[in-house]
Amino acid sequence: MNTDNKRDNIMNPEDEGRRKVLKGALGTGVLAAVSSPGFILPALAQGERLVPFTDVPDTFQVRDVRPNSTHYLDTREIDSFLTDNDDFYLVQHYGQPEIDNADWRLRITGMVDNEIELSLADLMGRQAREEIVGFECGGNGQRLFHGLIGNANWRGTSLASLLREAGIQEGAKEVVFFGADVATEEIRGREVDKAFARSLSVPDAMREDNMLAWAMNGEPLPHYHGKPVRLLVPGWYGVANVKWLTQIHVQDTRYMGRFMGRDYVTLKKENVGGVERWVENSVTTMNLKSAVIRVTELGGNYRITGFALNDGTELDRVEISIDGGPWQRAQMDPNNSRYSWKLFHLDWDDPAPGEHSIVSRVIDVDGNVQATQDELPEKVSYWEDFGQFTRTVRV
Ligand SMILES: Nc1nc2c(c(=O)[nH]1)N[C@H]1C(S)=C(S)[C@@H](COP(=O)(O)O)O[C@H]1N2
Ligand SMILES: [Mo]
Repeated sequence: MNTDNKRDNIMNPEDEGRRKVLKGALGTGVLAAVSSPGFILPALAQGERLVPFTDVPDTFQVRDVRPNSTHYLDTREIDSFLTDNDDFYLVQHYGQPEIDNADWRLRITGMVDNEIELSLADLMGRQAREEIVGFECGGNGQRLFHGLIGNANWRGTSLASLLREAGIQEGAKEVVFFGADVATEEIRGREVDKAFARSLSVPDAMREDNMLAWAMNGEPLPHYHGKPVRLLVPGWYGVANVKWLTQIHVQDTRYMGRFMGRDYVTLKKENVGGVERWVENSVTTMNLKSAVIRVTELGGNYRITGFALNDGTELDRVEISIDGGPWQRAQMDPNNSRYSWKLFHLDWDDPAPGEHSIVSRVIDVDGNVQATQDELPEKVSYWEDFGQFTRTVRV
């Protein structure tokens, strides 16, 4: 199995034909200013017209996928349940390591009865399953119109069954997942090589839904998305899904690496036993969230489309309010599944010409309602942006 051809295609600037034009790009975490080529509207179905949002600035995005670069998708363009592999957003903090599938090994080490080393063939020889999992970056948010997002069909094998085979020892607390991507940081005058890594508590790691995935939408896992194997923790923010996975280490202490202890840490105000305190939390499960992403018109009929994401708790409904009017129940896409993103739409009859505001909210079966911006706790970091998001359009 070799995906290098695919990678070369993506990297080859001559191969414009197979790539879609409409892509976002962000350089170092800020929205890159774009001088040209100006604003291009997404591809539409025959006769369909995108009703322009008035809250999207003309300078918003339009840059193709660049190798080694983070990109997000234009959420106005989302018109299918599964996201193409090339469109699915990309985030990597330490670049994209080159891995030869033939040399790749996955090692399970630390507090286990049997240390295990697997080749790709060994791993792919294990019992396989497929799961549709959608997720967003913990840093996704309104400033990007939620474009750090995607939904794909993944194929892989159970993490829990592999860990059971290794035999986690008494007293173990955390399972650490290391990627092959390493960065050199200068710390107190010394150069230190650090691999990207994230950890899960033993119970979180043993959830039956977690998988080690080697295929995405029927193709070998693309280089950019963590070839040959990545971890997938359904219901969690993207940062948990370690790409280019090479080592799983079981230990009896907390793993305090950068992406657990410093970055992807939300700082917000909380009531701690009657005392109001600023509290830091590592980004883990996805919050209950929905957003409107596109409004279209076809033959005089208007439709509002959006997505919802959460931790996998069953949803009760999504509702939409137009111009501050009553909440109307949206239709859910029949493809939606437990860990997919949940697409929804509402047919909007006879909107009056002019500007309108539209907002969605999602409610789960436990009665949790997506919060308004005002209801959210005070927060200083941009991680976990999940409040109701009011959009404006001109009809
Ligand atoms: N090895 C490795 N895995 C990683 C990362 C990384 O930088 N290195 N980034 C994480 C983050 S922050 C996100 S949001 C997701 C993005 O996955 P994608 O690029 O396939 O969409 O990968 C996660 N896994
Ligand atoms: Mo992320």
